Amino acid sequence: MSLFEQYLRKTNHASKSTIDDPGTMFSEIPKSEFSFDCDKYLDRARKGEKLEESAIKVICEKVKAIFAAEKNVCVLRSPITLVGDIHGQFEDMMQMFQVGGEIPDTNYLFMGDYVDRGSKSVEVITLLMILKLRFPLRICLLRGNHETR
Ligand SMILES: [Mn+2]
Repeated sequence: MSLFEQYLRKTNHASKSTIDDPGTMFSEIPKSEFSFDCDKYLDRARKGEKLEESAIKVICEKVKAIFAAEKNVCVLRSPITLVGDIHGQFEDMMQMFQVGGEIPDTNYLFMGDYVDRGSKSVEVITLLMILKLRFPLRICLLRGNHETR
């Protein structure tokens, strides 16, 4: 059974109350991995703060495990909001969440191109990675041609 199948089984997929706890989702990831305070970083990232490099490294490692466990073809459920080409425009993305609904209340499919052009690429991708970590079934992040390296 794949990690993602384990995750879906544990979380019962449809149950809104349990799917958002990253601490219980991947049994093969050591529990200590989840000791950091995800919500604290989420609050800071939502304010557009630049997080410490060490924190971003930890977040990258954790979210990498989620991406690795997902299938190459994502099966998504409607209703879902599609977003493309944020391109470092952090304020526009936050306004988009205000209009379209916050995660986890609204499901999102991001179609890539998070970085470049705008001035807040790091802030954009940091927030999206933390949201993926915190609410892995509410947000799908595809890779755009600006995320190829
Ligand atoms: Mn683009």
